[in-house]
Parts: sequence; C-alpha cells; structure tokens
Amino acid sequence: MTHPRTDWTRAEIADLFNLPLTELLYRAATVHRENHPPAEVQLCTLLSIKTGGCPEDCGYCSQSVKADSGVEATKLMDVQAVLQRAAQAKDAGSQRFCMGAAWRNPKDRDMPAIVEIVKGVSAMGLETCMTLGMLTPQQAEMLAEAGLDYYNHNIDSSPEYYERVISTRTMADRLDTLSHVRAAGINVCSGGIVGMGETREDRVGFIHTLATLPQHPESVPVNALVPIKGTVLGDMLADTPLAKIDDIEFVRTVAVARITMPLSMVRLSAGRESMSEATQALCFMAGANSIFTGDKLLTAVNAGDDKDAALFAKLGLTALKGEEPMRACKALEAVG
Ligand code: SAM
Ligand code: DTB
Ligand code: SF4
Repeated sequence: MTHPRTDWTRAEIADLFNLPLTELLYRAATVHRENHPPAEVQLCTLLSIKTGGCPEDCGYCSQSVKADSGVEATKLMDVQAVLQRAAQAKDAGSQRFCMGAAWRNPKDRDMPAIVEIVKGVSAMGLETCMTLGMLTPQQAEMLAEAGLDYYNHNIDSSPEYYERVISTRTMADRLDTLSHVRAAGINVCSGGIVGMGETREDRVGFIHTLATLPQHPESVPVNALVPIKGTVLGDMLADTPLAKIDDIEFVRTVAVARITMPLSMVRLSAGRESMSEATQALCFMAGANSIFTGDKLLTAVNAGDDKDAALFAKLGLTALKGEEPMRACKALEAVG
C-alpha cells in the first residue's frame, strides 16, 4: 500500500471542487471503494459528559458562556452514569462512543475520572473517543495509557476564516494539541464545520490544512452548521437565510475530503437532521462512511435511530463490520 499523499496544493484541491459533480462523485466513489467497503457505514454515538459554561468563544457553539442559548452548565457526569449511557449505545448497535466536555482544556484534577471512564467504556468493547479541548503532552499520554482510541479536536475551518469564528484560541493551538495526540499514539479525529458563512476558498483551505498534516486524521468529521439561537453564527444565519450551505456544495466538500484523505473515515456529522435523504445519499456516494446515531448530538437534536434505520434500509447500507478504522490506522503505521 502506498502512503496517501500529504503534499496537496490549494490549487489541486480547488480543481477538485470545480469538477463537474458527476465526475467528482465518480472519482470520490472510486477512491471510497478502493479503500473501504462502500455499503458499510460506521455508527458512532455522542454523549456530552460535561455541558455548557465553556470559557471559549466559538461562534457556532451553544456551550460557550458568550452564547445566550439557554444551555445549562453542568458538572462532569459520574463515571457510572456515563458507563450506563455507553451500554445503551452499544445495545443500540453503536461501534464508537464519543464523549465531549465543554472545557478549554481538562484540569489535572479531572483526569482520574476521565481515565476511569475511558477504561470502563473500552472494557465494554466499544471504541472510545474523547473531545475535551486542548491537551498537554502529559494529558495525551495519560489518555493513551488509559486506552483511549481516538481524540477529537477540530480545526473547524480554513486558517483565515478560523480567526473570524474563534478568538480565544488559535489554529496553531489546535494543531499543537493534534500533534500531542499523535505523539502519544492516539488516533486523531479532526474536521470542521461547513456553512458558517465561509467562502469556497475557505473550504479549500480547510481541506488543505487537514490533507497536508504530516499524517491524515484517521477520522474526519464534516459538520454542517447547526444554527443555534443565541450563538453568534446561529443568529447571523437566522437573519440571512440564504447563507445556509448549499446541499451540493456540502456534498462537494465531503467528496474532496474523501479523495484527498483516502484512508480516513469521513463522518457526515452534525446537521444531518435537517438534510434531505437525497442529500445524505449523495454524501454516502461521495464517500462519507460514518455517522452519529441517536436522538441527540451534544446539545442539538440528531436524526434519530428510527429515521436512520429507515434511511439505511432504503439505501441498502449496513453498519460497518469489523475493525475497519483500526485496519486503516495499522496500514498507515505499516507504511510509516
Ligand atoms: N470543547 C471541545 C472542543 O471544542 O474542542 C469539544 C466539544 S466541541 C462541541 C466539538 C466540535 O463540534 C467543534 O469543534 C465543532 O466543530 C462542532 N460543533 C460545535 N457546535 C456546532 C454546531 N452548532 N454546528 C455544527 N458543528 C458544531
Ligand atoms: C464533531 O465534529 N461534531 C460533534 C463531535 N465532533 C464532538 C459535535 C457536534 C455538535 C453539534 C452541536 C451540538 O450538539 O451542540
Ligand atoms: Fe467550548 Fe468546544 Fe463549544 Fe468551543 S466548541 S465553546 S471549546 S465547548
């Protein structure tokens, strides 16, 4: 197996975005089936283990103290309560349990409970993913030792547009955390949000940043902005309805992520709830092979298991079998 390219130029990525849709989808679907079972989709479940009261000012987020979204701040959930929710997710057929905390970064005093949660969820046979904000190299090591499979930390947008959305931490801070995660041997999950009012050029810069990391993230979540009332971006979009991302442009972004990062799991993440079945089907054609299941994301509503079961039946898709993401990571390690 050859190592996937990490030397993409912005011009090459822009050219992919500009392809006729039929050609772009054909190429993305070809890369998809060369590297993944094309009719299998990974099922992940999200749980907010510490909600709200976050000191960061991410303009899309209901959990920032700067947002007037009505989300109540909570303390870190009890370990047993988290394990109970993980067991429910497993019973519902989920393969990965992703836990999010609305922190700028975990405090050292939080780490023992976090470690216990990772160990408990792993012991159930679920893949574990955490998103806790910025990490020090030592915290990344602790999570690795606990057996954490994935760490999610999104770059969110292009380096240029990022600064218009978040002021309290920089893209460079985020890339530092990703490198600590990578150095600790934890698989990287990193993606971002489309539909925040960014331009096509920003979407090119967003994919370019991910596809030129020294090693591609094993998981790439592509979120469509969920406009939440009381957040800067949610309110901005409410006033300018035409700013909502065009469905075909969203599909193009998924396809370009698939082509440039062939081994990665590309996750059709937030925003699915308001997407038509046809748009979701196009995303799967374009190489998306992972979703969040269940009724809730972190604070926003999700499509829900019944709707998803009906969609999968209609499209002939099934839950991913086996250790696909791990296989991809092992393949990457093997080729150095
Ligand atoms: N506090 C942690 C952090 O930011 O690193 C973890 C939680 S945060 C909610 C995880 C990611 O969810 C964000 O980076 C963003 O990409 C995505 N996200 C948050 N709010 C969203 C929204 N309203 N619509 C779409 N995606 C969103
Ligand atoms: C990611 O990229 N999307 C997920 C997960 N990683 C943590 C979060 C989506 C959050 C959507 C808005 C909400 O539920 O508040
Ligand atoms: Fe805090 Fe994460 Fe929300 Fe940003 S995205 S405000 S860091 S919870």
